[in-house]
Amino acid sequence: MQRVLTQRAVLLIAALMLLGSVFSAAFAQDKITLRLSTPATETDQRSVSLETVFGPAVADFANYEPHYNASLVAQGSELEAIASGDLEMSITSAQELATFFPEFSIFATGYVHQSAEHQVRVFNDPLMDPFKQKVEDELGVKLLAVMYLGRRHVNLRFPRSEKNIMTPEDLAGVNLRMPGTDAWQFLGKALGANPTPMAFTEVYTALQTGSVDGQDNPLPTVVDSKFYEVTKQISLTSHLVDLNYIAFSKEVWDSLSPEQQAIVQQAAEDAAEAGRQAQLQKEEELVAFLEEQGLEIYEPDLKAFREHVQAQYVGSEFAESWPEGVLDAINALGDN
Ligand code: KDO
Repeated sequence: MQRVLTQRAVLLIAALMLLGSVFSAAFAQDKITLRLSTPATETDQRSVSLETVFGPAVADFANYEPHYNASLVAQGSELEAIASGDLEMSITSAQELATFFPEFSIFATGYVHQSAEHQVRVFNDPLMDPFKQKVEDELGVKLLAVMYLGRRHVNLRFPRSEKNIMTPEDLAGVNLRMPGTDAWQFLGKALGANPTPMAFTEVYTALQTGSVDGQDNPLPTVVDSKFYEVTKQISLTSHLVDLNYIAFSKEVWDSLSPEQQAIVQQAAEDAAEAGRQAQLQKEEELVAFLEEQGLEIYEPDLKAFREHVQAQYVGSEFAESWPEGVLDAINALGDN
């Protein structure tokens, strides 16, 4: 009798355990997967902050799955991938958005944003609402937060004794790699250079082999992607205080509960803030590091660059797409 009871108890426990594991498997399957694709490296501060802040914050209901170095989706195709349901997240640029909505070029224009703080004020201002709404309605993509990439500068293979970049005229004939959309290429031309479109993942080799004369990116990127190993100088043109937006699939967003949506939104803002602070600190520190690596780093005639770049946009097809009053509103949110 005793033995039968024990056998029954064992069977019962085994059955309960099986039920438990079936339940937890079902629960685990209920978690959504949030794949993010970016050309950035895994040590880029935007990647780090998303992985250390965003991922853990949503872990109760989502598996955050980042793919770096454009290994899942090619640079520039991420928005289409989200729109067609093949991707859940990306770190997109205003230049990429401008390929769908030309008015986004205003946020990709040289010398418009003044600082990381200015970017945040602009992103949170009601002036952004129609921009965000259009991306959501027409592309099925939500822009959750603005990430700081940094001040872009001109970084060349030549020593300063061969090419000294003080004004836009000094960039004449310089084959400058810029990312591959029209808004980027226009900025390269506006700077006075000969822009060459190329994917980010190809830049190191192109600098090494001399198929381009230089590239433009913020100092943290020059260090993170080791461009300093294959370049000799940086002219601190600050021609674009560059940003990326955390882009999120609207379809996935709509499948979340209001509580989960609030968690995702907060997690994106917290990750953006953490990344911003880390990137700002790196920008401060890295001049010394780069000089130790033998690079010449100097400030050009910023007024000459600003005036030249701004003059190129006046009357351009890009400026024509900007909704009336938005540039003034952006300027009014500036630092001084
Ligand atoms: C680049 O291709 O130079 C660029 O800096 C453009 C940015 O918009 C962004 O896509 C970035 O690359 C990648 O995230 C790699 O850092």
